[in-house]
Amino acid sequence: VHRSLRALHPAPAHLGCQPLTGVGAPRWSDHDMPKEFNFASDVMDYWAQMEKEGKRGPGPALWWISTQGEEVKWNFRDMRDLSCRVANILTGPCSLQQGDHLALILPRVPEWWLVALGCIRTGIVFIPGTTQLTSKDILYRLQVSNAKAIVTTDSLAPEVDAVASECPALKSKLLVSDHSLHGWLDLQSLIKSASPEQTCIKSKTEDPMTIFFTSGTTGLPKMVKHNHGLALRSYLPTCRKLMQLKTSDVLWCLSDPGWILATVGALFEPWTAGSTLFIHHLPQFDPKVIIKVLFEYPITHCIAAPTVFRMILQQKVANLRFPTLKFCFTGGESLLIQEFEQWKKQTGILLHEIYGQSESGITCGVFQEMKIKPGSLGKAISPFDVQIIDDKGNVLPPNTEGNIGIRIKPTKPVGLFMYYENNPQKTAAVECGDFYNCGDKATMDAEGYIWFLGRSDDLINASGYRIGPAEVESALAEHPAVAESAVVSSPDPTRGEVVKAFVVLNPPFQSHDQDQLIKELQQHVKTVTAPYKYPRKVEFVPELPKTVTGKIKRAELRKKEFGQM
Ligand code: BCO
Repeated sequence: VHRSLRALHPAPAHLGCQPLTGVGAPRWSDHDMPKEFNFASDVMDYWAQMEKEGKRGPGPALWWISTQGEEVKWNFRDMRDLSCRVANILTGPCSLQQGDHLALILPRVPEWWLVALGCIRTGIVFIPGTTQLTSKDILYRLQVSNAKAIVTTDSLAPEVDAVASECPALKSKLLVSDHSLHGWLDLQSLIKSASPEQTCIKSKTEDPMTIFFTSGTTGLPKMVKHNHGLALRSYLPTCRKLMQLKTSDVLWCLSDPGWILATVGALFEPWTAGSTLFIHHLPQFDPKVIIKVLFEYPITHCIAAPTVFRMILQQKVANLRFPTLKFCFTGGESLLIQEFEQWKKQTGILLHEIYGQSESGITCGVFQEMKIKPGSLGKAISPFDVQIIDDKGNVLPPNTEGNIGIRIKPTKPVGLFMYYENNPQKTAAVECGDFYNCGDKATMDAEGYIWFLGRSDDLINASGYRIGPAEVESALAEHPAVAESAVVSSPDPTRGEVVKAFVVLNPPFQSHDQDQLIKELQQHVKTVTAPYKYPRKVEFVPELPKTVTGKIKRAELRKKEFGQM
C-alpha cells in the first residue's frame, strides 16, 4: 500500500497559499476567535511554504513505519500535494460537497491523514471510526450519520458491503488496498491521476468539520459534532504551552485514529507546531514493539493511554532509558500515583496527565513547565473555564466533590463540541446552568488543580475506551443463554478497569460448563459489536439487584467490584 504511495513522490507543489504570520507566534489569542479558520490552509500550507523558503528544518511532517519495515516520509509540501489530490477525488469522482458526511474507518495508515486533510480542505465532515467496528456498528453509523461516502480497507469492505443496501445515502466507497474490489473506488490509483491543484474552502470557524461517535449510559452511541474550532484550539497560545512542541520534535501518538485523541494528538497538535508526526502501523498492540520503537527512532514526545505505559512497565525490562524521549502525555483513563512514580523512576521522564472527552478534546492537562501534583489531571486549558459544579450548575468551593463543568455561557469556548447531531434532547441534558456538564466527578484544589474521582453515571472507562453498559448488555441479550445481564466496570491491574458482566442464565444453560460458556459469551460479544467492549470478566448470578420499579442497580454491583460495600 504505502510503497506505491511513496512512489508518487509528488513534484514540489505549487503553493497558492496566502502569506501567514506564523504558527510559532499565533495570530489569535485564547479569547479572540477568527471568523474563518481552516487547518489545511492556515497550518499545513503555512508549513509547506516555510519549507519552500527553507525556514523549517529537514524533519518530515509524517514519518510512518510498519512492522514489515516499510517506511513513508512525507514533508509538508508532500502532504499538501497529496491531500489536495484527495480533496479533488472527494469532490470529483465521489461527488461530495461541503457539509456532506464521510465515514473514515482506517487503521494507522498514511491515507487516514490524507483523507482527513482532504475533507478539511473541502469542508466535508469526516467521521472517524475504529477498525474494530463490526458490520452492525458500521450500519448504525452510516444510517444515523447519513454518510454519503466511506473510506476503509479490504478487511472491512465485506462488512460494509453486507449492509450498504440498507444505507440509501451511501453513494461512494473508497478502498485503501493493493488490489481493486468491485464496486469500490481505488484510492491509491485515483491519487496518482488526480490533480494537486485545489482551492481550499474558506471555512468559517463555526462550520462543521468532524463527528465522533461516543458511548453513553443508555442507548446507542451519540454523534458529537465539532466545528473547525477544534483545530483552531490547538493553535491558541495556552494550548501551545501544554506540549511546547518545536519543529525539530518528533511526536508519537499511539491512539487509534478512530478516537478524538488521535485527531487532536496525531493531527492538530504536532502539525500546528510544524513538528514531525511519527506513526507506527501497529495492527496488533504489543508493548515490546513500543519499547523497541522508542529505542530505535528519535521520538521526543509520546501520547498514549495509561494502559500503554502500564503494560510497558509490566514487561519488567531492565533498561527503559529511551535515548531521545523527553515528554510523555497520558489520558483517556485514570493513572495511578504509583504508575507515575514507577515511570519516572525507570525512564527518568514525567508522565503529564491530560483529560478530555470526544465532546471537549483536551480539556485540562499538566503543562510542561507546571508543578506536577501526582494524581491530578492538571489545570484547565484556556479558553475553557473549567469549574466543579453541582447538579444545578453552581460553582462549588475548592476541594468539594462535584461534576467537571466547562463554562458555555455567556460564550461557548472555541474547541467545545457544537451539539449531539440530531439529538437536541441529549444536547440539552448535558447543559447545566452556565456549564456543559462532562459527567465526570472531581474536585479542584485552591490552586486550580483538578482531581478526578470517577463517572457520575454507569459509563465504563476501560483501558481508555468509553463503553456504554447498554451496548454490551444488548449484545449479550442476543445470545440464547442470556436471560438478562448487568454490565459494570471492574478494577484490573493491567487495564485499570475492565468490563464485567453479571449474567442470569436461561434455565437450559444453567447446567452448561461455565468456563466454556464464558468464552462463548465473550466471543459472541466480540462478533456482535466492536471487540474492545467485550466483558473480560463474567459472573453468573441467580438474579440481578433491582429497584422496586424493576431498574437494575448497576451502581450496587459496581460498588461491590471496587470493594465499597
Ligand atoms: O485482549 P483480547 O485479545 O482478548 O481482545 C482484544 C483484541 O485481541 C480483540 N480484537 C481486536 N480486533 C479484533 C479483535 N477480536 C476479534 N476481531 C477483531 N477484529 O478485541 C480486544 C480489544 O481490546 P483492546 O483494544 O483493549 O486490545 P489491546 O490490543 O489489548 O490494546 C490495548 C490498548 C491499551 C492499546 C488499547 O486498549 C487502547 O488503545 N486503549 C486506548 C484507547 C484510547 O486511545 N482512548 C482515548 C479515547 S479519546 C479520549 O479519551 C479523549 C481524550 C482527549
